[in-house]
Amino acid sequence: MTDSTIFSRGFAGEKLACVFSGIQPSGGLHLGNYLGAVRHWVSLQDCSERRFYCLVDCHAITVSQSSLRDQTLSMAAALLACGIDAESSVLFVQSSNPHHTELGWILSCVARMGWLQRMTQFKEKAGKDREQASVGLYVYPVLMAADILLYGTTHVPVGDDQKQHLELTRDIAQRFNHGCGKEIFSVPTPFIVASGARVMSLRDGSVKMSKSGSSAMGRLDLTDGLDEIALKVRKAKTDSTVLPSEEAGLEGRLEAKNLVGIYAALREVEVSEALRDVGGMSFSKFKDVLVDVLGEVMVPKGEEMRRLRADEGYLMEVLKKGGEHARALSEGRMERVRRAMEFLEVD
Ligand code: AQP
Repeated sequence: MTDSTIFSRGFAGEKLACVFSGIQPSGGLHLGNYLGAVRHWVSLQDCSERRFYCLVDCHAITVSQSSLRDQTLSMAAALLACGIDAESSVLFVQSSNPHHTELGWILSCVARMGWLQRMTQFKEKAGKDREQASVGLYVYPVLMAADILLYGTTHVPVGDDQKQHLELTRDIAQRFNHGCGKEIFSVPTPFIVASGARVMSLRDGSVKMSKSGSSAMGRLDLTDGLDEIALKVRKAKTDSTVLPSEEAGLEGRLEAKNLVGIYAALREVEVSEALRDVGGMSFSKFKDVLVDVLGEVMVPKGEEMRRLRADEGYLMEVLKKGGEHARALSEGRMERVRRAMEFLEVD
């Protein structure tokens, strides 16, 4: 990846023009989503002109969902509780703006099979039984490209698991622009977070913490109270050596590296700095320290999320306004795309 910007603590440069990012309401918000994405979305509110934060329900249905409506409302409550300001950022549900799926189809005729075949996330998510995976799961990155390109996005903050999809978005935008000889789409810059970019399961340091994949004990959910956090952290897999004082000492120790990475990301310091505090500690001591930091950062957000989730009328109002706003802002670009495709205008 050549053009990505590494986004760490805050952003000191000029204001970014337009930021887009999405999260699937495929379960509850977990620590990986928070550290790898949402906390950066919150900081970007101070250093960007326009922001679109999208609950990507059309992506979530690429695998079966048991209670999508409830999950979507809960995810909206979680984002608001983490500090997304629906007055200054556009917070909306993907399916409420039909331009996403309309553009997704058009772009699926621009993307090449060979490009999609390289996507590693499909391979990971489809697993061994690829024949049974939905077609939607396969073309998911094209819909993601549509999400991003609809709004003239210049920057896309994501965890490093999404880098490849952003490269694909850039390829699609360039091919479309070149094909019609016009700059219809801005070519976005991936904005890869420097810390918390990949939080791993507490039970297995080689597997990403995820809403649907990792076991409940491997995942810290925003809804977890202090007791649940303490239980999960104390049961987290570790090794038998004390923590090192230098980063090199974490090499090959996946679980230790993950826990120290979580601690550093929560404290908003580099891993080397974190190790100056916790190097030499036994895991049982370090886990107590980690539980305290998790409690400070996550528990108040979980309480606020529960309060907001109980007010469905308010959440619906926020999402309705966001959806209308998003649709109005994407209409102009969608019209230019239809014209570029030479679709007959029948009304
Ligand atoms: N473990 C993680 N560490 C760091 N960042 C993460 N993200 C997800 N998991 C981690 C980032 O969160 C944002 C939203 O993710 P998503 O919901 O769109 O999709 P995902 O990456 O597939 O998330 P999950 O939690 O693993 O969901 P399921 O289990 O439903 O597939 C993204 O920016 C992602 O990088």
